[in-house]
Amino acid sequence: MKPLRFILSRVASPLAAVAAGIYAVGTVVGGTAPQVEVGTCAAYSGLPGSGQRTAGMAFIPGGAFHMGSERHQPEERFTHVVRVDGFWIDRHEVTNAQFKQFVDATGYVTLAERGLDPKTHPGTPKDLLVPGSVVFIQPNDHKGGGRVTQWWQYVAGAQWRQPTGSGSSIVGKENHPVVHIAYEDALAYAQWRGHSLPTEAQWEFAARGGRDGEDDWSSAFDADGKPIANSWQGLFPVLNTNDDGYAGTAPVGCFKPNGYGLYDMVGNVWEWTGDWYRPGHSREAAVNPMGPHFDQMRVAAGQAPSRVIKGGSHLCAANYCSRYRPAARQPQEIDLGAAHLGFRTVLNEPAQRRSP
Ligand SMILES: [Ca+2]
Ligand SMILES: [Ca+2]
Repeated sequence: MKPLRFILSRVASPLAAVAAGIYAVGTVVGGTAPQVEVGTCAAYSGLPGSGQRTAGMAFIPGGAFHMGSERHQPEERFTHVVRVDGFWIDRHEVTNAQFKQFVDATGYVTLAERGLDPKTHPGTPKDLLVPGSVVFIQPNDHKGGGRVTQWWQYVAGAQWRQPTGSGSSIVGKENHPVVHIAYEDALAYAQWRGHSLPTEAQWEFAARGGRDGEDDWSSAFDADGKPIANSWQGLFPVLNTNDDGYAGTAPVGCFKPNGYGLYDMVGNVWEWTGDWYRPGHSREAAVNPMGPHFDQMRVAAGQAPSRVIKGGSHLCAANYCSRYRPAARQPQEIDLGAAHLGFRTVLNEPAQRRSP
């Protein structure tokens, strides 16, 4: 294992992201089962039942909502009114079983398996060009002084089939969310299914489950403070009391769905969206926004641009990150997957079909 030196270089804006806990790691419903059902998550194969394009998806009726938050993190301001048209979205994060179907059908090789191209990453240290990915290693104490390199390490050989590096596997985790997925990997999967990746507005609207108004932690904790999503309980990064039952990723669909029947929008793994990231929102109302244009991005030399990721992960704790809310957002460099980052897809079509 190599120290994650590039967190301080390649993950520049992500230094904030890392500091916010976006790097942190947890399974759904199978065979011919029609969809994930609470209480059956452990038995789920990870594959929605049918081969239809809307298999395993829910239709979200269009509407308007207040996107962002005025009360939490600066990058979530300003709250503004957004309207989105109706769309389909996966009920759960894309699973290892689903991603395996894609790879088996296409022979696709993920970026973590290929390694970065030195021609397009001239400033990247040679040892970080070796195929691999970022893995969370739980430290035993706080002697690292809170440095992110105390718990994030670049592990050669880490990739979606080997989440913690060579010798590890996803056997028995077919219904867990796939991780170590760079943006281009997520997009390739979505396009193979004839789908897209959600815009940030679509994702946030869906995550709210029909609720509007100022954002809160009600997606992650009930009124008594009991966790209702897969996050980190205890003192991050040294003590996980595991009150929610999952120290890492959980099978998809193990926690109560939101008002739209969607699972793990908050928690389990962070999720890619298609929007380029910039801190904050405009105050202006918008219809079907797709984020800033690439020309509006400020990208430092030697760094990849970042897109917005949403929802927090099993590594978000009250003392660190705590971004398990629909309005929370973080930047993620497009060529960097991690052990706590996955995705789900959308289908921008009307609702004439019923969810299978
Ligand atoms: Ca947990
Ligand atoms: Ca999630």
